[in-house]
Amino acid sequence: MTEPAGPTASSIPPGLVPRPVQVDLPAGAPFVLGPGVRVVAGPHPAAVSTGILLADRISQVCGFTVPVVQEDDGGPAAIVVTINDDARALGLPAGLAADLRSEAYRLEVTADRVTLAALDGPGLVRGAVTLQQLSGGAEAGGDAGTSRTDEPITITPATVVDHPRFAWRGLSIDLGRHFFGLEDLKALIAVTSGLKLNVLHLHLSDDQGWRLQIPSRPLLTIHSSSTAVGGDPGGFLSTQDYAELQAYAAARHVTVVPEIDVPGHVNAALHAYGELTPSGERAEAYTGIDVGFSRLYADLPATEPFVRDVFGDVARMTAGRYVHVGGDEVFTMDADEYAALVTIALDAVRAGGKEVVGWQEVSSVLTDATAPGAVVQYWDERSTAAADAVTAAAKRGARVLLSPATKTYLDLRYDADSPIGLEWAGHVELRDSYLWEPLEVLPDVPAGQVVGVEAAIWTETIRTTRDLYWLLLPRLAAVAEVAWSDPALRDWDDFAARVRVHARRWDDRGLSWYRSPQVDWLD
Ligand code: TNX
Repeated sequence: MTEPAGPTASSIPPGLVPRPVQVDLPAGAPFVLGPGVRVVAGPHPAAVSTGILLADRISQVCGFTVPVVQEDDGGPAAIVVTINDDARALGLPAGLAADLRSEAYRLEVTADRVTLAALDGPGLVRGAVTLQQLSGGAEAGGDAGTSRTDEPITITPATVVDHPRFAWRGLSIDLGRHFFGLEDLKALIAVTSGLKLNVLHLHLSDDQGWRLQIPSRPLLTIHSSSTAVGGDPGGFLSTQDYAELQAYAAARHVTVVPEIDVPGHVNAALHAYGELTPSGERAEAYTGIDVGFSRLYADLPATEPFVRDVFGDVARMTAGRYVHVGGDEVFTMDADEYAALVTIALDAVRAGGKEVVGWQEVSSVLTDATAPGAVVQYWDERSTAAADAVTAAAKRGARVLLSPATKTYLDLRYDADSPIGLEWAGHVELRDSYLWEPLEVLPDVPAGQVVGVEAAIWTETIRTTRDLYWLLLPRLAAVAEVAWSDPALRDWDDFAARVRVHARRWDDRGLSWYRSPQVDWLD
């Protein structure tokens, strides 16, 4: 990519996270979000839907109703949301890959009007996030999004031209160990999409609980949804909840990637269906936090129909392109049986018309025929064999999603004093989540095969949303910037200066977050 004549670090408005590709800050009066403001959106349906989203948000923040209209009368106080199919007119670099172009946008704020333009719906939604982050003005504490005084909220005059570095920018959340329901997950999408993340990966089954209703296998949620780690309450997403969550995500151009973990991490399935165990007896429920002990059995007649039914239903219920088959940490099975079971899952997902995602362990199963179109998710940096297997799968055509634990496992403790969190891969402070280069993680994977970056939060020690956000924030902001921003423009001091202001937004939403000693936070 040719470097834009970018601004200096200090000229980026406080609160903008992730850092855009190009920001110009002309002198002049700000745009005022006062009465008379209206959103002009259309005629493209994507412009109308983003216009409505934006008007709702401004209405909430400002306390008056912002109308959405189709006609632009050219008058002041208009926020114009529009699809423009001329990439050059938007100032986008030539040769940007299609999946990155669709999320690109141009935003111009003057005293008179705001113009948000993109080639496609995703770009408009990303640009709307930038607009929100520019509102409030530096004195008001940047992007707080909520008025701290009775003064009207203003938006800094700016021209932003922006696009992501990676097409897949995700968060994976473990609903198996502890369950978080529909409303919590919608609130989570509001937070993650506010950092321009575009994937929410749901780990929906594990030893401790089954969290998605499967129409063909009703006993999964009947018997195995009520448990969680430590005897805490469980729960599950009904098929309606799942549909509603995906609709909420789709309005923000976020893809939900469901994961059903096989052939290990399956105690909840064995607890629901005795035919999946060698004795024919249902397994005991499990509420501990050990991993690697449970498994499917390739030679039982019930196993293959079970795997096909479950993945068939999940594929049918899922709007997005991907279904995740898990595949991690199976410690009690030989390689042939593992390959046989993973291959059934792969096949069932593809038969359902979806692309397969799997944890790094599935790399060994992917052949020249099955690797193309698959995504392997790298997580455990402890083994060079795993790195080699992922690299080999990439060379056979698989794409690679990077979730290196020492940077992106946000369930790991910040330091030895963290009251919650795991430690198996060490401690992960904010700087660790920020100062890394994705293309150096697996240097022999061809750069074009790296699809993106995904943070993960495993919930063994996480019982409440307070726990959840305390571990996610601020590290999720760091990972989001690694995934979105041009590496040549990334700088720790610059990030620290922006995230300290951005944190006001978390306070305004009542979210807990960790005051890392590495940042000089505002009071
Ligand atoms: C490893 S990451 C796991 C999970 C644990 C996590 C804890 C992965 C694919 N498997 O089962 O919850 O570590 O950090």
